[in-house]
Amino acid sequence: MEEIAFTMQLRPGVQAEYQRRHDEIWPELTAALHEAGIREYSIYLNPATDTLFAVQRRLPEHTADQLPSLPIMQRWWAYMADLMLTNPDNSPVVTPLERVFYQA
Ligand code: RM4
Repeated sequence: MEEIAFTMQLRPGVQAEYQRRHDEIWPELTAALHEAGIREYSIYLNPATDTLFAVQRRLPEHTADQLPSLPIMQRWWAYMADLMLTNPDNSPVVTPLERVFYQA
C-alpha cells in the first residue's frame, strides 16, 4: 500500500456545505474510488485557512490516474466546483505534499 498526501482549498464560507456534501457522498463515487484501488481516504479541514489536507492509501496497482476521465468523477467535480478552488476542467487545484517523517 502506498500513501500520498495533498492539499486542496475551499472557497470562503462553505465549510458546512462541504461537510454536508461529503456526509452524503454519492455511493457511485465511493465505488469508483475503491475500484481505482484507493483503500483509505481522509480529508481534514483547517477551519482557520479553509485548507483541506487529504491522505490516500492506495494499492500498488491503483488506477487513480484514470479517475479524471470517468463521467462520475467529472459530475462530482462539477458539483463541487462552487465550493473549491478549481482548474478549468472543474478538478480541484491539488498541491502534492512531500513526506518528511514516517514512523511505523
Ligand atoms: C473532494 C474533491 C476530491 C474528491 C473528494 C471525494 O472534495 O472533489 O477531488 O476526491 O471530494
